[in-house]
Amino acid sequence: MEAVISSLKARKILDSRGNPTIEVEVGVRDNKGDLFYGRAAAPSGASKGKLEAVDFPAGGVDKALEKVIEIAPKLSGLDAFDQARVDETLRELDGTPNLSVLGGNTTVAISMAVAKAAALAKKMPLYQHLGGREGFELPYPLGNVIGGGKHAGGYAPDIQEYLVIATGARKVSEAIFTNARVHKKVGEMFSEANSSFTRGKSDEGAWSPNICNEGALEFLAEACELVSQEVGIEVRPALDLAASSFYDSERDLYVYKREAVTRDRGEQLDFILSLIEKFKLFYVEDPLHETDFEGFAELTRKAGNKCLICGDDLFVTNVRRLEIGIRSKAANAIIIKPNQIGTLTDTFKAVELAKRNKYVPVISHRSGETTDETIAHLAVAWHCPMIKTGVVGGERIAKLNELIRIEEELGNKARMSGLR
Ligand code: 2PG
Ligand code: MG
Repeated sequence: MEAVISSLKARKILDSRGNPTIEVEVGVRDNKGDLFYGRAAAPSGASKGKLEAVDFPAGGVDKALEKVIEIAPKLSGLDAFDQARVDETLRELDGTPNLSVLGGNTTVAISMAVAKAAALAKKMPLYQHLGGREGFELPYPLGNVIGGGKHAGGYAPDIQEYLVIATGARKVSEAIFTNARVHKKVGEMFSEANSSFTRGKSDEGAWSPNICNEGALEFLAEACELVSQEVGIEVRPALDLAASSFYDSERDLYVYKREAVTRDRGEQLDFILSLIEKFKLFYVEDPLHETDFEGFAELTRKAGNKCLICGDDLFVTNVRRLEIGIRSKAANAIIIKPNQIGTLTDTFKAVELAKRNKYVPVISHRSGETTDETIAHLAVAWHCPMIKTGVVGGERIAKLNELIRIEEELGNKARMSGLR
């Protein structure tokens, strides 16, 4: 059986922030001559790691569209079942390590669309085509309830994301609805506490109130407690600080504008440790800036037995960066964002390296998203214990509702992944 790439087309579509992004459609032909079309779109970040793949070539999405027309003949005729070869070809056609010629968003959209077309040709779901075996596990969703930093504005906290995870859920649908309940509860609590709360939201559909950094966590932790009791499922708070976005490298200080406080590295570490302790945080992402492997290692040494310490901007889904982390024992979890590295093959390599070294791979959305649901399939295919994809909002529920469908499809074979 074969699935030969026969067409490649790209268009400019909207992302959830109202910015343009790229959507790709790949057509493949099987040996009976039947045609199948896979479609995928790329997201984009606001708090990007310095070492991520470049998202679009100079000239933006329009230039990327021209590039797709240029390279289409070179991809035509390749076997869509051979994802590694397709992805290698994309890298060769680009020719730069950070994909600056084609753009990582261009290559990732092509890479994912090829996989989707191949799955259709095999007449199987994407997670099965990529996972290639039975016994799939569903991930625990990690969702954003309160937003600050680069995803919000005004008097929102400096900390970028106050997250929730229903660690006690037995089913993915249960976890999804429990997270939504916490989101709703926090909204009600904010409205009650402050009559001027506008119910405004950040880029990822999280509440974006005028509140201080620790105050926001107090609300979230209380909501987690209340919901845990109501539904009888353990629900835990978590954070993504995205600390690089408020780190001043010249002064070597973390600048919390909301409270007009600065913290040096030692103070930042103590602050994070105190939050982990006080609020029983399940997970902390990017607590320090993106080159501080040593600081990460100190935190992991001190708190890694009770909390997942996760690198996002630190690792940028790049195996070279992850290797440094593994050697220095910098963390015990890694954010996996396909468009940070630009192809499915390279994304998978990061997942595999993480798992071999007992790092929890957390498949993740970006703050600027589309309704593309591919990452839900990646989490299931690759047995990732967690998926970070928001709680509400069309572009977030596109992934969550897909997980509900996958759970239904797996029926009594559906299992939740072991968390720790
Ligand atoms: C993050 C992400 C997604 P962005 O920092 O983890 O939540 O944000 O896409 O802006 O990098
Ligand atoms: Mg992050």
